[in-house]
Amino acid sequence: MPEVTVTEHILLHQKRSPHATGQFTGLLYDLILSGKSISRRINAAGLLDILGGTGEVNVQGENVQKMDQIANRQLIYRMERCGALCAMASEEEADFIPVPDDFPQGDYILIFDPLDGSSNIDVNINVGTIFSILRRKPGKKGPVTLDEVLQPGSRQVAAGYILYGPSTMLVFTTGQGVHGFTLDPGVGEFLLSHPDMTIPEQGRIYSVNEGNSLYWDDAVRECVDYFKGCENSLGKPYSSRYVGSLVADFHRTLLYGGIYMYPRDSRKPGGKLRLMCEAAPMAFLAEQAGGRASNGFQRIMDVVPDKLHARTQLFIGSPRDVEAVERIHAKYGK
Ligand code: AHM
Ligand code: MG
Repeated sequence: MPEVTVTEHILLHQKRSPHATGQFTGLLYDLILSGKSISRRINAAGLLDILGGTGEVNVQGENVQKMDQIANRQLIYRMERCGALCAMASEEEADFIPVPDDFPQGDYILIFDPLDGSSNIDVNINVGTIFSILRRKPGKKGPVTLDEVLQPGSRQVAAGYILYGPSTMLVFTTGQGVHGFTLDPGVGEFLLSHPDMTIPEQGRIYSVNEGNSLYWDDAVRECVDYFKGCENSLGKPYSSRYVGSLVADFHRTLLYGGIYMYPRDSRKPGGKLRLMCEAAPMAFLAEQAGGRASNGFQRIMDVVPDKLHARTQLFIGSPRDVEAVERIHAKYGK
């Protein structure tokens, strides 16, 4: 039986989707092409003098890695020409990017983290590109305004990530389940390897940066103790795993179940992860796979961003594990 390519899969699913336009299919196609180019550069990064920092600090106050910049430029260059977008926003750029007037305009807005986990790239550990696709309100024309970009996760029409790991994988949803594709480097195509991915109901792994525990509040401390103790519904301590790349930690959680947490703390009172380019797309994937994503008090998908780089705490994974976190947070209140 010949393998199903990602293009074939998108076309088949598009027939059943309300977004069955050539524009949307073209958008995904160019996004995938950008991912393939980034993957190729990352695979050879150690040979091309593209490891290490640029010496600059980005809008998030973080050191910019050379590969961050390469991935960011690649995505902006390719995607502003794709004809399906009216605006983009990148984790690396302070403001959203309207598609210039001299390029063809479309109805979609693309939000992305060009290279998530990039502090791991110099040590050859998985990194990834995370994306979220929104639609412009019907009937809106002319220059895009910021309030059109600030949409809650529930308005996403597609979301996913490209994981640059031992093999490069594309995992995405258009609201009809979650599907995973593995890049066959010989053919240069993503082939369907993980159809209809579902997250286990409960896991046995918790994932959090425990180096921050000194700064946690009582609710977060109780959550982590719950997973490390014997009073949880598993009846024994969970294992701990933490890569420090959201894409990698989320991918493991999607396949094995369990919970990934990036809580707020006294040094990061709003949390660390970005709502629009990290938490919301992962929340869409988690829910489509039967999991949950919460900020401890509310479904991530319902949170309306108040600014482009709004941050949030994130608890994501198996439904029973995220529910336990919400129960504990409800006891303490906001
Ligand atoms: P980045 O997008 O600049 O790489 O930052 C986000 C990353 C996530 O991938 C990861 O889960 C988290 O930051 C790790 O943070 P920490 O090193 O504080 O544990
Ligand atoms: Mg990131």
